Amino acid sequence: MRLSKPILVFLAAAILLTSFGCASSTPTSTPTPTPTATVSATPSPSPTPTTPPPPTSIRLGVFIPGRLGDSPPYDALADGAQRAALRDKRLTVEIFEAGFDQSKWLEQLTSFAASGKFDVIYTSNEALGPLVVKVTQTVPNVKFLVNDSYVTGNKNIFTAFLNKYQQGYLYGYMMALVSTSTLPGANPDKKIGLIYGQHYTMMDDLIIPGIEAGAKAVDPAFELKTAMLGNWFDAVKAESLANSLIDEGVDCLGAIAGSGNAGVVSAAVKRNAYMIWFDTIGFDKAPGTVIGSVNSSNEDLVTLELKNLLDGTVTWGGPLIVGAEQGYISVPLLAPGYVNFVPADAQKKFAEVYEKVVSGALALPVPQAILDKLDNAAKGN
Ligand code: RBF
Repeated sequence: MRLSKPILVFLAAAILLTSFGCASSTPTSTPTPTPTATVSATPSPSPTPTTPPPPTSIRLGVFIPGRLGDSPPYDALADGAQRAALRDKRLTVEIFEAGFDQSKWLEQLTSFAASGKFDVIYTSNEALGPLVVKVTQTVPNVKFLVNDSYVTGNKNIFTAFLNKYQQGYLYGYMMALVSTSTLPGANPDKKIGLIYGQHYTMMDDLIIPGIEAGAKAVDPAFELKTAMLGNWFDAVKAESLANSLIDEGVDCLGAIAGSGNAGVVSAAVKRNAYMIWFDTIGFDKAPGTVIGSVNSSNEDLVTLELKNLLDGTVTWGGPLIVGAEQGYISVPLLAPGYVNFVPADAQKKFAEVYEKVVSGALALPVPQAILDKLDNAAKGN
């Protein structure tokens, strides 16, 4: 059948309109779709709201509450910001490492913000939510991006929160599969272990309960033995804590202790125990000992947030929560450090649960009560 010329012109116009419609959709900082502008046939009498133009320059200060080097969320911040500045000349970046004395952070952050050198300050960890709220009261002309934190309704603050319950669940599930496997050194005890830096809501109410739930999904008899390091740097103490857990029958360990993690690796290597890495790919730390990894895509989060910042589309005051469903919690199932060491049946069982978490068939949301707790703590309620 031949189509007449007017029909062809109409079809071509329709295709063009559809493709322009797709190309013009702007990225948003939330994974949920935002309403798109509708085009009406008759001109609207009221003026169409215009989005403000993107910024012409942004002076970004990166505030690291600790030290760079072995802390995945911080390393991703500094690295991601520096890379963004290479791609976009409107962005300049200055990084400040505040160190481990948490009692000094408020004062350090206040002077960093009040220096007049920055339009936006980028930082990370749950304790920074409350500090940033305080600083916005004395320094109102600076905006803050805070990862691993949750604060609502403040027009100078944007927080992003990775689903650490989900990440903990996958972590515990993988540790328990390794512990029940036929690997040499895996014992019959249903015990896995975790060395962590300090108590905080994300650890106590999300990561640890997540690990327990994941391990119990493998076998309800599983027990998680934990030991708190009390800081984020003491590898010698971390090694001795890991040794105590191994003495108690733990054969697979996790570590969320910054530079302290090196001590856990050391104990695991010497005692023929196994480790699963948290947040980054950690096989190179000790191949054959670190045999799995459950990651947070902090770099992707930083890239997204800085893109939104440069596009002028950050939804200030509205927190973002992302997880495995959006690709921000992930597991390298094909990595040689995993495939070559973890028995095939354990890999298969893990892949099944992982697929369910990614597809949303196994929903493991962050409970709203925990988010409210963080929000209230930030606001001093
Ligand atoms: N994680 C690190 O890897 N290194 C650190 O130095 C570090 N310091 C923290 C300090 C405080 C007060 C809090 C609340 C968390 C800290 N974290 C640190 C944990 C970090 O925010 C995150 O929860 C873990 O890295 C797991 O993703």
